[in-house]
Amino acid sequence: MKAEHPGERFLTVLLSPQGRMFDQKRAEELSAEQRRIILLCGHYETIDERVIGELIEEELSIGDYVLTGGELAALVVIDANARLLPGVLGTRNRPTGIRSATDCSDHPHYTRPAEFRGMRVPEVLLGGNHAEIEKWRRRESLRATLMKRPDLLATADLSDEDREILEELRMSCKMQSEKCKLQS
Ligand code: 4FL
Repeated sequence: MKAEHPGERFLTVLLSPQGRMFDQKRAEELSAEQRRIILLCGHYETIDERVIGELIEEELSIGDYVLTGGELAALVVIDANARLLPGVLGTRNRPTGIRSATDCSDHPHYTRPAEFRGMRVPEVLLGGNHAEIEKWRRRESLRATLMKRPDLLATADLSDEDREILEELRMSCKMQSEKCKLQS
């Protein structure tokens, strides 16, 4: 991959299962790209190697699987970029990365009604105490990370308080013998 193309007006990207994994960081970089972006889609996994060498600056994969063609992968890249462009989302839906600066999973979200199938929205969220709400969110982000993506904890930017909360969550996890990976 691929000769430098200095000064060119286009960034040419091939969607390919052999490419570098597309992620939120790359989406953010691409949305700030000054050049126009050409997304090339191959069939039967990829395209002629000579064309890659001549025309392609970057290969991107959206996952380790093979599609009938790169078009759906291109749509994924387009959509992840579009929502980062000013004005695409309403002002109430400011785009955020999948993870916060501290690289943990998102906290749970609730909307109306306050009760659904007998389950209430957590009381703290109805109270309007923003400091308490932020504390709750941080704790629930850590809980979600522990349960769903414990691998992220290895590199997450954790405060001492975060570590205490995680220890507490692990303990209550153990006690409830929930499915929970006990690793830091
Ligand atoms: C592209 C798969 C990007 C995953 C077939 C042609 C593909 C793909 N990410 N499959 N291109």
